[in-house]
Amino acid sequence: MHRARIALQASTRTGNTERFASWLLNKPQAAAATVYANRPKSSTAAEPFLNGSSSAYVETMYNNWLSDPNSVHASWDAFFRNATNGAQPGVAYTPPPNLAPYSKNEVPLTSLVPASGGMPSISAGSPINEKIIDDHLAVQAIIRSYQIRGHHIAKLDPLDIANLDLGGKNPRKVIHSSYRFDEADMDRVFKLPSTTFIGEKEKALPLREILNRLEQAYCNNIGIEFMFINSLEQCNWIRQRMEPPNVTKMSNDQKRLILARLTRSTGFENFLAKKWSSEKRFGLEGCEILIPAMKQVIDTSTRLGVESIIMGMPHRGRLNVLANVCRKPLHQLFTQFAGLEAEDDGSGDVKYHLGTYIERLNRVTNKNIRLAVCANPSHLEAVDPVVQGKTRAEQFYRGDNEGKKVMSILLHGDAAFAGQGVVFETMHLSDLPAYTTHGTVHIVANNQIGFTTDPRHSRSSAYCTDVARVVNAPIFHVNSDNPEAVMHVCNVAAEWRATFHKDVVIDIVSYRRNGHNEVDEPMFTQPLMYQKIRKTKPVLEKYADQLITEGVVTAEEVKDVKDKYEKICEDAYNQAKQETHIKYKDWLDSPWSGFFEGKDPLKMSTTGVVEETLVHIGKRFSSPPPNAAEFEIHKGLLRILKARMEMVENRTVDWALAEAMAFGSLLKEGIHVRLSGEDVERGTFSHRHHVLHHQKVDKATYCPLAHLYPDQAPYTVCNSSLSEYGVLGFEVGYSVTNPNALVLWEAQFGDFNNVAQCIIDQFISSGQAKWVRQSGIVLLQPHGMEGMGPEHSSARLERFLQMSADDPDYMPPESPDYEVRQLHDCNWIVANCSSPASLFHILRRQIALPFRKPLILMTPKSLLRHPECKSTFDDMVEGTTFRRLIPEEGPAAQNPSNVRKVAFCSGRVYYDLLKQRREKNLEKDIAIVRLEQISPFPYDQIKAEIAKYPNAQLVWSQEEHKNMGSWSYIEPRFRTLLQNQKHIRPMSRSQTGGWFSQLFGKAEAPQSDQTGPHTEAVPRTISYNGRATAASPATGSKAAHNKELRNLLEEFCVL
Ligand SMILES: Cc1ncc(C[n+]2csc(CCOP(=O)(O)OP(=O)(O)O)c2C)c(N)n1
Ligand SMILES: [Mg+2]
Repeated sequence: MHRARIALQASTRTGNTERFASWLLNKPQAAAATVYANRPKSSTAAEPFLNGSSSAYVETMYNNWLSDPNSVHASWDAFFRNATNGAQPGVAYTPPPNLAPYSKNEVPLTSLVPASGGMPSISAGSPINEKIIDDHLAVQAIIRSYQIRGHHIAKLDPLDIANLDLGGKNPRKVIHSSYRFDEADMDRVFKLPSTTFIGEKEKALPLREILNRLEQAYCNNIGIEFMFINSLEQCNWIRQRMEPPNVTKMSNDQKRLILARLTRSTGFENFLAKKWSSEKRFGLEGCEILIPAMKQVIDTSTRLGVESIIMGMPHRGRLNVLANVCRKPLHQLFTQFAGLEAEDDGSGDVKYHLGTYIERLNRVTNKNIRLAVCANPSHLEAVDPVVQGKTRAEQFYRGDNEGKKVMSILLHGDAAFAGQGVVFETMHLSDLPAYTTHGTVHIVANNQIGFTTDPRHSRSSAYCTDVARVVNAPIFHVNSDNPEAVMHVCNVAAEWRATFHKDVVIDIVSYRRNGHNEVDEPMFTQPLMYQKIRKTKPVLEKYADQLITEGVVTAEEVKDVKDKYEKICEDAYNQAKQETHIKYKDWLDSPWSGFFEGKDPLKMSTTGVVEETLVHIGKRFSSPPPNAAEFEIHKGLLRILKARMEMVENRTVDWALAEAMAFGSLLKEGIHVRLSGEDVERGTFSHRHHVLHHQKVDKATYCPLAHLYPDQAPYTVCNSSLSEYGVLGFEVGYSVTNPNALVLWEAQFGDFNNVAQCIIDQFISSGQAKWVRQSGIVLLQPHGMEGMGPEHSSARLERFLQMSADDPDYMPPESPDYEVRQLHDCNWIVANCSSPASLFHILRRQIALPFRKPLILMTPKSLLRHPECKSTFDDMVEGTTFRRLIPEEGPAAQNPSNVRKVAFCSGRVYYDLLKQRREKNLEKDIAIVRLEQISPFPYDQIKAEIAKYPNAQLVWSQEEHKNMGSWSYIEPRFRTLLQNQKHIRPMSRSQTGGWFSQLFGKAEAPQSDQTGPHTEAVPRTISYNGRATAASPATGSKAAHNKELRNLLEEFCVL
């Protein structure tokens, strides 16, 4: 809070207030000549009532009038007409031409003339009394000022430590002392403008009452920021709900409900503190009102039609939310404290990160509701986009196109909400057609501290919620010690979401009674704050006292509710003691009911498809829209479509066609496909063109893959905002919602995936192990050393491989279902395919698997147009499958015992090696074997290849630098494989690649063999052929790039 107040102070000091609130000042202002300096010939500047105080308002009116004379009141219209026609100062105003008879509550203008002051009175046809206009303008401006700035002086802080930051200055005085009115004016009646609802049915009120009501609405325990919203309708909607007197009043039943909920929220933390005093639980003490608040949002939302709510939240109060909002069985929660072993697979997570999914009856609305809290990592706010993706997916599968049935609630800590960039990225998804969830209710448990850091050191904005202003979300700040005010804003926020389907923020200003966690000492760093906290009564006590005083409950009832909840906890505690194991599955946030049932976990469906399907998809994909005559597409695209069609006719596919055929065939099978990322519709490299644009009609587009078959599944391809963290998180959330979908995220260039590193590390690589939650998400990562400089070259293949969880020292025993077994056990699949057919199959395999695994796919750039990078239908039709390894198929394979070198490689470099081998005429001497899937490591197939070439040296050829690419991953695995395969064969030093090559990755001059052939039982080894180690992923110099490539290829040819 202090920031806001400091901002206010600063503005008063620097004179900003002067500009903003010049109407408040009781001193004469200079005429606003400058305002009109550039206007067309007009006498308005000389109008006597156009003093500085009203000039801003009048200027707005004037601008509006200029653009549309009907947009201003008729009186202003008349005035501006007269003024611009050259009327003399003071006579331009004429009374409104069509003033209807005064209705019951309306006040005739004449009655507003002050009794004293010596002003001329109004009579028909005479110039208006200037003071009346000035005073009314001032009152309007006061009202507006409260609406805009009232939140700065609202009593939001339950600790009331804001004065410390203000140096003892009372901010309200900043406004009060600046009124142009004297005490005598306080009882004058003023007509209320249509932009306020403080009068309810009254159209005019005495100034004193106007101020009272404004104080009540805007400066009490609720502070509202909403006047930046562009829509007048939305601003009025909020004013209507916040301004009428007594708007926060609750019935006795409602008050009792709040008390009961507060009792549970408080009782839960007390119980945990009593039973496990030294366990970290990140308790809610100080912000216990969060639980009733969330329940209020849920009640109101369900009443308004919501059936499913997906929530994301940080550590603070998480267990309490699971227990008291989701009603997760308490004994399950308590077993988490018992240190029991898990009954099922997975490495698990700490208790305050786990998710849950629950379907239950909402007792208040008597409607069934599904509640899910997404599991999340420690990384604050990382779950935000994941929740949004999951919400969007659920809306999609339910056909809830407007978000009426499914919604998200995101909880935030104050420091994290302001500090984490992903909040901004997520906010910016909120109104994008393919990403919107039609409004999220954000709730900030604002305890005015982040770990040990004060807000003044953790943000530069007035409030921790300022990020929400960018999306025009209204922000409700509310004092946590006023439960009824909190419930009121919760109701309004839920109604806002249901009405406008836009984001809204509730900022619960509270405090943290203990340290950051329960074993932390807060007095080290916040001594004064904590002295104050120690003297502050818990809100439950305060509210119970209030309700007892009001006669709503008795002290006995309060005690009774408290004792009952304690008993519930005690019973659950005893039940938990009986448990011997925990089950990770109890904490699953996205159960895929039915998906695993009856499935053989090792049985994979086929990925080849009938040729007719390939032809059909290929032709549709290569054709302009059916209404081609009216739909004009770009000539260049027509050429691309024509070339595609020729490929289809020749039974060949390039990368784009193979991808389209994979998508199309899955869509045919009822699998929803969603491809999202920056510029994915066209494709960064202009190769995809999934959306065709009419060259003459704006927004007229055609997406061939969405029109393949009448009964196909929906296809979504969407250009995303320029965000990796947010968008990848979103797609992960989307992917965990339904297993029968292929969800892909494409990085613009693979390099940019590190901006989303947290999602990759925390959710994709480890999500299943921590939370038993599967995801089949595909990451398409353009990757390849093509001389484009340090960036745009490497997708950091090595990082993904390093995080692969398969043991390099263990070669799984061979079996017929080797492939699927390995896939079952791995944490993700990492592949660098070299052929379009491989792409086709590996994408289809994602769905053919009886489980889901993330796929990290390095994808090509120049290969997209490489003449040799083509496949034929023969590689994709029925009976064909994904080939984890593509063996040598040329002359070397005809006579394998003569082969002197086998180069294993992966991805794009294959085509460079192929060319080099051809040019050096070494096609009989060197075999090239491609690993289309690097991880899990295809031991079984590599073993067969090695055996096929008993006299060949083995090398790993890669284009990446030695400390990058696949080398560090494949080397120990080759070693494991080769150690199991000891061969008696001659070895020579040159065959091992030599120390120079091994150390520097460069070719060394062939040396005579000093030791001579020997015949010991030694394992064969694999040596390195590639670029030397480097700090940067690629050189910035084209010449250096070419030289490195030459070295690599020359070394490849050394035999
Ligand atoms: C991305 C990230 N950075 C740092 C941390 C370490 N950390 C855990 S809690 C915390 C303070 C959070 O403050 P706030 O968001 O206000 O929540 P509170 O604990 O006050 O409820 C920090 C810095 C983290 N969990 N995540
Ligand atoms: Mg905090």
